Amino acid sequence: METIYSEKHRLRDAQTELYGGELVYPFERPSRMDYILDRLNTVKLGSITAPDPLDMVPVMAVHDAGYVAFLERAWPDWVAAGFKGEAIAANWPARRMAQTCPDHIDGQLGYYALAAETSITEGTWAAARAGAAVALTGARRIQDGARGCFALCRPPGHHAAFDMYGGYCFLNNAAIAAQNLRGAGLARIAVLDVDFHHGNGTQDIFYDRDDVLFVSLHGEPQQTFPYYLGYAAEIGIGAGVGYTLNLPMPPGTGFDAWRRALGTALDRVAEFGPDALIVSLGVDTFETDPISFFKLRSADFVTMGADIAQAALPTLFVMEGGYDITEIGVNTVNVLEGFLSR
Ligand code: 5XA
Ligand code: ZN
Repeated sequence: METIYSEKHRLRDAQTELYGGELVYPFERPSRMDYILDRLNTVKLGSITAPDPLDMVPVMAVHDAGYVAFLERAWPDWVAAGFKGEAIAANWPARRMAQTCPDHIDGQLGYYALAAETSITEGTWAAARAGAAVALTGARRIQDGARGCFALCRPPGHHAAFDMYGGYCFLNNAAIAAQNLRGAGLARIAVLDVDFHHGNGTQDIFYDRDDVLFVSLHGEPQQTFPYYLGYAAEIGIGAGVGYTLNLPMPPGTGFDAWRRALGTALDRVAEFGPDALIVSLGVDTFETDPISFFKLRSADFVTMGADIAQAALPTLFVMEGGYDITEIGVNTVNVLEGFLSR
């Protein structure tokens, strides 16, 4: 299987994440990719190719123009305002306050942020663009007839909504890829999100649409990030009713229960009958992930990949989370090897 990958992800090298009341070195760090690349090379999964230049058309089709302009300007505006640290949101348009975007960058950060853990830094916008280019190039491989492709995106994307960043995400790589597949003439796309966290951004972007099915397996949002989306009662709106399926699971969930939920998810995908499948592939479901509470083991990821292959669809894997970084390579590549084994 071909992997699409850009070295430009290294431009995203934030030094601070707000975690447990402290500023720590971020869990989402450049070295994550090195462990995955190592494993891809060890098992000789296939070629590793640089992405094509970024086409902004599908990006602008799923994200708000004001939001994209904000991402582009956030770092220079923050520096120009005289701030010394990394750009972190500290104010929000909370309940009963004006939902307007202020002129000052300190106010804009809170207007567009859904969480404070994610700082914006000098190379963030360039890295986010490269991540989107990786996903789009992967989508083109599927358009061109590949059975499977791995978009090794960083920063991740599934929390990035129409006009919000957070959860380490800025541009929604999976949504951009799905939109491109639609633009290329594929009638229906399914997005299966197997990251530990709910893909609130992908849900938000496609919530009122019946041409993109969003199905997510994740930690129950009463107990974990993103807390305010990902409940089973969220099923879509308008034309999108029935095209969002959330399968939240409690702390301590192991692979047997998780796999049953995957079966439910794949049944819904089969009923939908898509032309292609996009897998938001996070491996933070792993038993020793430092910020998650599922109990999957490394071998389970092979089974996961094989189960996904049973859908018998052209499949684009888009990298999302996973923070036990010494195991992230094995766990991620296990999914891809499991897929290829079927
Ligand atoms: O999939 N999303 C993540 O792994 C990021 C979670 C951020 C929690 N503050
Ligand atoms: Zn995650």
